[in-house]
Amino acid sequence: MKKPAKAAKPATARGKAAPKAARARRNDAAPALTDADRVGLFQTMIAIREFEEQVQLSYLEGLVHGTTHLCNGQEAVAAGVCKALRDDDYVTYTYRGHGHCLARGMDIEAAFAELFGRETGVCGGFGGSMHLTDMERGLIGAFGIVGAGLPVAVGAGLSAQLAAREQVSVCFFGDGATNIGAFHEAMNMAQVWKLPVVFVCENNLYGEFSHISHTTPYEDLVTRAAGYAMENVKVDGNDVEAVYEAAAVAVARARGGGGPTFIECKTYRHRGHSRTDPAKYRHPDELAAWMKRDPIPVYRARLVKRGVITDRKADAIVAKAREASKAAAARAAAAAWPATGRDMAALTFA
Ligand SMILES: Cc1ncc(C[n+]2csc(CCOP(=O)(O)OP(=O)(O)O)c2C)c(N)n1
Ligand SMILES: [Mg+2]
Repeated sequence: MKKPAKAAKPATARGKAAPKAARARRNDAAPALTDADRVGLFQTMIAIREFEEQVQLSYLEGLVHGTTHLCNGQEAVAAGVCKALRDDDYVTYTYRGHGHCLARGMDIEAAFAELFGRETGVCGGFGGSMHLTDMERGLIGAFGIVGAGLPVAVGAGLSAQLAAREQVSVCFFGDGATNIGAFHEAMNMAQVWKLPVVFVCENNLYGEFSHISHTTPYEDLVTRAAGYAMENVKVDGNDVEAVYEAAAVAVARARGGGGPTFIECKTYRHRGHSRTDPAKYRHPDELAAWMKRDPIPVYRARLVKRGVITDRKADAIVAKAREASKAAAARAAAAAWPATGRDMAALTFA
């Protein structure tokens, strides 16, 4: 009898298996957080929250041009995932991307200036809220088209794999994006080629004004990943340490050649979809229940209880971040408008 043919190994673009040491590393647990790390996570979430609050105030002052999609309530996802990354990793995100940019260390004055359309903005004032980018921080793209960031993240992962740079490509997107064709193509290709991509789905239960139950046949979106035989994990997206731990494991797996992971972060946006949405379609009880789970006061209470920070120190962190946002917005508002007649091709990447 003829020997049955061996099952084909999953192809990789490099055609090489990951080095042994790298393979071993991929199963490591997340590196433990120190108390300083914990305070840092709290600070990051506060910086994002205060930035978003100032964006809203600046909008009311007529300074913000174009719409905004704030991420209040979802700060733990950006802070927890970005804590697990290396400086040279790639990140793609969406129109709801201020938090991801700040968690990667984007300068807040340059971010405000971008929202205000000033020449000191991260994109010279030509991008606005939905297109904050910063190549030096691996912030390679904010996408207004739902799901459009996923194939780009896969491409970035492929480039890292081909060049054997051990970089990881992280892609943030919403629950609604999992119903887009590009999501499925990206997931499939990343898994087949074992690309170093971490798919982070921020399941905030809504796509614009529609509850997920009206658009999606599952409550748990990890089901989507299982369809592609992809490693996946569901976490409380309002628990910054749980998010960090899941991300650290996924990032180590990706960096070590173990392929992609899908992380579903269950979370909730406090405000409407964009600035024109009063979010009347949500039941007040639903909102109240999620406000009780606001990631910031929950984490603050935990840190105080554990003796990591005092209430006084936490108040000081909030006050400092609020002042920093206010001052940065004021400086940004005083900056010049972009010069006319600039070469737009030089500002266009695709
Ligand atoms: C391809 C495409 N279809 C529709 C839209 C309009 N749109 C903008 S945001 C959005 C909701 C997306 O929801 P989700 O992916 O859950 O992200 P969230 O806004 O909740 O962060 C829709 C339908 C779009 N921008 N792109
Ligand atoms: Mg959503």
